[in-house]
Amino acid sequence: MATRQALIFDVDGTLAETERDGHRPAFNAAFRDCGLAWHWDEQRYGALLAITGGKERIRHYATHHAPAIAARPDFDALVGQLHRIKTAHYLRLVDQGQLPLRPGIARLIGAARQAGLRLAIATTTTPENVDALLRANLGPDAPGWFDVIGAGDIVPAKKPAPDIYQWVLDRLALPPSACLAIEDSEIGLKSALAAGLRCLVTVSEYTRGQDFRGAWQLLQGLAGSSLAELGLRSSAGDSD
Ligand code: XBP
Ligand code: MG
Repeated sequence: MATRQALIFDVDGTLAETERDGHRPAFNAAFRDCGLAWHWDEQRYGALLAITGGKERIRHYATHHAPAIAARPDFDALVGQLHRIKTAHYLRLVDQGQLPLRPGIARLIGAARQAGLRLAIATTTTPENVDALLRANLGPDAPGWFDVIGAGDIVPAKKPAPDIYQWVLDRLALPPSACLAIEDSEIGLKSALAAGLRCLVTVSEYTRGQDFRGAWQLLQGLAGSSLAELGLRSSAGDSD
């Protein structure tokens, strides 16, 4: 709709396929660095994505699969250390250019900027990860294109809670009806819907087959989608 003024993007799975070859190997490298014989293969990691947030994911895994470690008095410190090391590994992969944007994302962001739409981010991942991903793929100025970047622990309750979207909406000073959320997962969709947002889902490699009831549009990707096709402008002219 012509009245929609802002796009709010999820990051992992939406902007880029970061999970299987980005976050997952970074977690595994951190486990190795800390002398833990843990390894998250692709299938296990897919199941663990039900737990949003890296620290929360480590904590959940340890509680269920390594209870002796979870019971250690220094467990909280260990989770923090593992996550700091994991983030360093992840940032290295991003800086090496190993995590490109999904097809159509750079063009959509460019078209939205040209059309005067405001941009924002609502994600569960660590803020440094977002900054690095945008810089590595879109250039050093790219984080500044986003009026609001809501990420990580800025809200205590992560997706599927609506809190991160509400935090972003507050800072945009816009009602949900003026924005479109773009998500790749059922958890993200739930979060956006609970915040009262219209949500477009662009399915990613780990989210195929999830329940996307309530999505405003369900797409396999954004390659070739114009702002007009996304209901954001009344005339075409921005597609590839
Ligand atoms: C994806 C996530 C994150 C990342 C890990 O969130 O669930 O937890 O897998 O990131 P979204 P951290 O799709 O909302 O971007 O380790 O930095 O928490
Ligand atoms: Mg996602």
